[in-house]
Amino acid sequence: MQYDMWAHLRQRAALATGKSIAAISFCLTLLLAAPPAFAQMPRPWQMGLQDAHSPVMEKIADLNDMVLVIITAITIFVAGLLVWVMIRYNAKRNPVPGRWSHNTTVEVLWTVLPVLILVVIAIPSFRLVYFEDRTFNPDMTVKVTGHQWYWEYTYPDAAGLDFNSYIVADDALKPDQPRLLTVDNQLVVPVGKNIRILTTSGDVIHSFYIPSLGVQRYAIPGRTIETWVKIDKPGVYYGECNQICGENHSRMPISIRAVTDTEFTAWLAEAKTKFSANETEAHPVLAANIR
Ligand SMILES: [Cu+2]
Repeated sequence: MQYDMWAHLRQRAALATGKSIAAISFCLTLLLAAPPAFAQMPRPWQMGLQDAHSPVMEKIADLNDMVLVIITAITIFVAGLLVWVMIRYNAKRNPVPGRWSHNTTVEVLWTVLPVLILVVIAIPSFRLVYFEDRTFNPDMTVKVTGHQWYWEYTYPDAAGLDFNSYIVADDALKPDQPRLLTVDNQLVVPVGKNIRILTTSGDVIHSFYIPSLGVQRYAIPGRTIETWVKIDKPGVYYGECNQICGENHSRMPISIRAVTDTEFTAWLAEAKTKFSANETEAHPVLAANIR
């Protein structure tokens, strides 16, 4: 328990430093160069959470901050107690130790207080779990299927539009494309819409994880798991499979492009032509899954 607290504290201290450095370098970037296209991805030396761009991620960040305050207070309190005991009750200052072995008041306190603290953490935590679980008013649905080692995206609302998303190899990357995160076909969705995400898998367990959107769901063969997202800003949001799923586990990134409604409609029309029957013929196993 204590080890965890210290680890958290160290991480938060590093985070504060990391954030300042990131803020300075961000300002420098703005001053020195044209602003890059908006994208959420890990940055070198980044220590904390990525910026929140969905209601779920905002709540995750809030819960994270609340728990940080609590663990910091507990750590300071326990450390203070230790120091007090070491100074006040060392062998020199307290040569004759007390002989008592029970103190009802203290025992009740150290049982009840931790329970209350856990309840205070549990209530928003459970509330968040249910908030993440599903949206009751989905504007559209995207089905995500994990495969060794690529993602398959299906749009049931768009006549079953279906395509695969593979990583782009290092030597094929353009200069502005991030390594290990760039894919050939992005998952394109509109901003400001409640998007229901259904995850499943065609082989082993994968996990669909996009940090800045607060989306993380297992993709399990034979099961469909639900979550949702509502993206607040057009841009590209990167993620990765974060369930060890075999040799090329690190080679199945997720790249989501959030666009305006008009752009989305245009993209849908284009995608329907682009991802025609050819692709499904090339993947007989997948063809069987398409209704
Ligand atoms: Cu995977």
